[in-house]
Amino acid sequence: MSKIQEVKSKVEQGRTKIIPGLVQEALDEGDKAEDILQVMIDAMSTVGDKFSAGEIFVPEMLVAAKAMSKGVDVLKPHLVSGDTSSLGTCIIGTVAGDLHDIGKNLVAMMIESAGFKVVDLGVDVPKEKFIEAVQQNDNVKIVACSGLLTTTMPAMKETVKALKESKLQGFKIMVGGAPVTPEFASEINADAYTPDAGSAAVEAKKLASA
Ligand code: B12
Repeated sequence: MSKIQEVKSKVEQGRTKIIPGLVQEALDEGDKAEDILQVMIDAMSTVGDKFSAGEIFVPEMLVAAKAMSKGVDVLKPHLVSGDTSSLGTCIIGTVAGDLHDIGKNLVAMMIESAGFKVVDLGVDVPKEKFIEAVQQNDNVKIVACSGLLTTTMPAMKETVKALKESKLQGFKIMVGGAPVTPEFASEINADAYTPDAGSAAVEAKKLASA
């Protein structure tokens, strides 16, 4: 098995301790950081399918998530550009009721790398906290909301509504996460949706300079 395939399989198995070493070995062998990240994302998708099929349960999903996060820590310096320009502040968080943060963390990392200051509110973030963060930080250009559960999509809608009704200005709202579609994004009045972290950073730059 190639090193990169080994990374995929060990993330699926949630082998947290050996993942950092394996990812480093894959990098040393010349695998691209973007490709290693992609196999880890694929691994999480397999884990989700196994969960849906009742083959694994929440604890297995959790250890797989931890393993992926450890791998991303090793990849981070290879994925970020080190752009030090300041395009403004991006507030990011996973919406209320939702504890998924891997995708949100990747989006935060890529947006930071594109030249924004990122204020990460974490997971299970109530709409009031997003508003407070816009009020308390300077030059907020982007508010990014992540959601991975169909059951928390209403919380995303409520968050966008509250931000739009807050009379605060100068920022655009981006939404994303596996169940979110462009149609849902426009239905809830978000300013932008993108399917992944790389395109989120490109879109954030576009929105901030519009
Ligand atoms: C890992 C995981 C967990 C972990 C999360 C740990 C963590 N620290 O995040 C744990 C074990 C805690 C968990 C719990 C649960 N989970 Co879960 N989980 C997953 C799993 C396997 C992987 C998610 C993931 O990290 N993917 C990898 C990342 C990189 O992808 P991503 O998050 O989609 O992010 C990318 C894009 O969506 C986008 N993006 C993300 N956010 C944003 C934001 C913006 C602004 C933009 C522009 C883009 C963007 O960019 C990202 C990078 O490219 C998914 C399966 C799946 N296919 O998604 C299920 C899944 C999301 N979980 C599911 C469920 C049901 C649950 C539980 C309800 C299970 C339970 N019975 O308790 C709980 C809910 C807990 C809660 N309240 O949140 C279901 C959701 C079903 C649904 N339709 O709602 C899924 C789909 C599994 C399944 N197939 O059934 N889960």
